[in-house]
Amino acid sequence: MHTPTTTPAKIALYCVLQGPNRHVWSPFVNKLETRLRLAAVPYRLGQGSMRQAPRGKIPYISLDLDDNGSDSEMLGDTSLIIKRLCAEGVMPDLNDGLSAGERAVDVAVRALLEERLAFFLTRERWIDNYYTMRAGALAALPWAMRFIVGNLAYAGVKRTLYGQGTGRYTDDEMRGMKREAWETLNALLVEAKTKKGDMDREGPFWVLGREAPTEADATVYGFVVASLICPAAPETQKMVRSFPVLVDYARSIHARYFSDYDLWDDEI
Ligand SMILES: N[C@@H](CCC(=O)N[C@@H](CS)C(=O)NCC(=O)O)C(=O)O
Repeated sequence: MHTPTTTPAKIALYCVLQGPNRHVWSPFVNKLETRLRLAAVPYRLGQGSMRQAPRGKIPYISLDLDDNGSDSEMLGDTSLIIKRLCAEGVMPDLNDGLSAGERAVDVAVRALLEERLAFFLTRERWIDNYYTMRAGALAALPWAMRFIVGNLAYAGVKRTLYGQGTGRYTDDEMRGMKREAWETLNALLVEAKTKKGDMDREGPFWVLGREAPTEADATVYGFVVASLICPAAPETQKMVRSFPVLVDYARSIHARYFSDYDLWDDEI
């Protein structure tokens, strides 16, 4: 069910666009877009630039609370953006009313994806499948710039991953950790789907097995969909597709909230 917004605001969501009516490769962009749609908050998409990004990361938004264009503010980081929009009354906090245990699971699921799987995905995309990633992520740049920016990105990612730790695992260790993360998520969704039972079979089911989405759902959908559409992480894509409930989960959210967007291909 779409929750009505309370305070009107003009929001532009900046990202690396990959064509009209299409999800993008960035899980964080998909997360924020999903979060806005779960609350039926209107927004427009714009082509982002790292130089204008307030925290040097994609996505970021411009927020105009008066809706008159005179006083817009640039905000970065999806979790902070969501918190701010809730605080401003632009959308409701989806975790209001959760028990302490549910809240802990919701935070842990988001952390699993945003603070752990995100690094695994970055390694697979930028290190293991560099040329495919460069072609997609830097498609808007002229060829020579693509080469230079691509090399800088590669070196930066390698340094970051080594410092953070993900760069120090063997390929086998990495594969095992990725599988464990997706398996854990899938198990949670299987439980949620079972809980939902036969009621409203067609509609989405949600990570915590409740009747309405929580904050974790935007993140989970964002990461699943990014994994399903991005050819620069084929191992992850294969893993996700090997869990029919994970794909079902995303398909039902797509049908309800993103029917104007292309669906991912059924095959890799
Ligand atoms: N915590 C940030 C993460 C965003 C993020 O890592 N974005 C990636 C693209 S998917 C990025 O901008 N990477 C470039 C960089 O880290 O320099 C959020 O929630 O917005």
